[in-house]
Amino acid sequence: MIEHLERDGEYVAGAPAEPHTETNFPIVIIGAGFSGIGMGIQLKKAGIHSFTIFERAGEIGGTWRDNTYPGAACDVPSHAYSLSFEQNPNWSRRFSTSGEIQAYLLGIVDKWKLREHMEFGVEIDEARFDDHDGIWTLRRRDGQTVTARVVISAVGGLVDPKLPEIRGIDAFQGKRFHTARWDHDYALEGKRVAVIGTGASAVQVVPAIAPRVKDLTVFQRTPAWVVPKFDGEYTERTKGRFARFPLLLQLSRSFKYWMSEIFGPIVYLNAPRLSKRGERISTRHLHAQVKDPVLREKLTPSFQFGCKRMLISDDYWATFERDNVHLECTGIRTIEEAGIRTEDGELHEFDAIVFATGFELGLSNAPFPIHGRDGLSLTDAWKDGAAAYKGMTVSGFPNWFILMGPNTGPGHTSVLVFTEAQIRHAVGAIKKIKNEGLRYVNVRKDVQDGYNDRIQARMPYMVWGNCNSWYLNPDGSNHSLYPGPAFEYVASACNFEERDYECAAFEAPVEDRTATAA
Ligand code: NA7
Repeated sequence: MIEHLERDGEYVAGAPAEPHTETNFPIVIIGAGFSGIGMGIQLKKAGIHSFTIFERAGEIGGTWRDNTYPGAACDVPSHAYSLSFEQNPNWSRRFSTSGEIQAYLLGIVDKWKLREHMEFGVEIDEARFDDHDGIWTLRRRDGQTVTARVVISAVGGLVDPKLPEIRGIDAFQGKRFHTARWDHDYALEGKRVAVIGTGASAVQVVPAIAPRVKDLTVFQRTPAWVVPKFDGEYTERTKGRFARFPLLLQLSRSFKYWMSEIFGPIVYLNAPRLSKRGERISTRHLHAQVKDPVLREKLTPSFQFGCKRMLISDDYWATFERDNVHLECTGIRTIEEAGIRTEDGELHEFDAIVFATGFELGLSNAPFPIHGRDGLSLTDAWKDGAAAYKGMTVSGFPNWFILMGPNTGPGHTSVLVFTEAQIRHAVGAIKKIKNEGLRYVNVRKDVQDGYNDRIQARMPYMVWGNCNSWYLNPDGSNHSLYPGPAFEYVASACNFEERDYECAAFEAPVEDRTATAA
């Protein structure tokens, strides 16, 4: 547990004795999803135990705790979508289900005894940095404050469900829920169900619920490019081999990773000839799954492959061949008591509406008010678009490390590759601050600006600017994805380089007055 550097709600000012000890070096991790858990494990491995993980929900897991809708699964192969330092030979299939990933996370949390570092139901809603003491004060929603020398923001990028702005959305008298807030007590059997959205969640939930419901209508605003998943179960024998020969598991992981890197440019480069290759694979898949040419036409995207997130499914398109499944391409005008009225005036009546409409983008927004040096607010610092050095550190916000920050989302491979590099960087910085008794490390503004200029200069060569998607800000700029291969990001980001940071010492060593208040 962290030691609060407070006395009667006031700071105990002054410099800590050098070197820092466990008790005067509290670290706060905000969020107990994949990144927060990975960070906790790596701190423990580094021999640093003075950290607390605050989680606003009642359980760990983030995405994999929240997304329990039927069919929920990862669209990156599990051997690659797992922590490199906690590989699992027992994945039951190539692309594991949400429940299996959550079980994996619960297992590693127990193995590393992370629960004793966690507090649940704690939402941080403001943070303020004290320049003199090198201390962050975090306000919890319940009014209490906590202090920390270092903060790791591991709040996730796609967390809060986004409901569409459709007139009358609250008027609907039937059941309605978002895919990330699935109501498992609601029986779908025999019901007329609408799904709004055709993104990554929809391609999983639609095939999963179609056989259960009486009637399913999918409201499509934009058709998506879908490629085959080639999913399948691992036999007991194969799993046994992965368990006995860890090198085999590592090879499988490396193979999947390097395949995604090799084919990645098809997904992210603005290179029409490459995009055509992706489009051909997807079109062949569509022809194999859907016989009706009119339906095929409606399901065929008109945007360049990769511009929106490429979807992976073995059964999404085939689901539209079912008699009880309908594709509705007319725009939605309103939602009414009985159902959805489309722009052509027709009322479609439903018992339930499922919103597969995605998430508020958290990669490039301050999750709550954060005030750095001289009261500078992160929202103000990011008013022209979020920018951080390698997506992790922002000048003026010392000792604050973001996992999955601006321009660190990959369109083509496992996000955990990026997260692990960020964790290594943050652990390197923490060791430096702690071992050398520094007040803070603050990324140099010129270094941050130079990095982001280079990132943004690459964007015209990327495909994402050619259509609308959640990747883009309203002004069309991209502050969410990394424009390049993952190995390049990892090589540049995984080490904490002192020369990129202003490393501030305490003004004058004084006696240690930061020990826990009596
Ligand atoms: P996405 O990928 O953001 O998809 C949201 C879908 O909802 C998309 O098809 C949208 O259509 C559709 N949408 C949103 N608002 C409306 C309205 N008003 N009317 C009709 N359709 C609408 O969210 P997911 O949950 O599927 O996946 C999120 C990410 O999680 C995914 O990329 C993975 O990285 C994991 P649009 O395409 O904008 O026309």
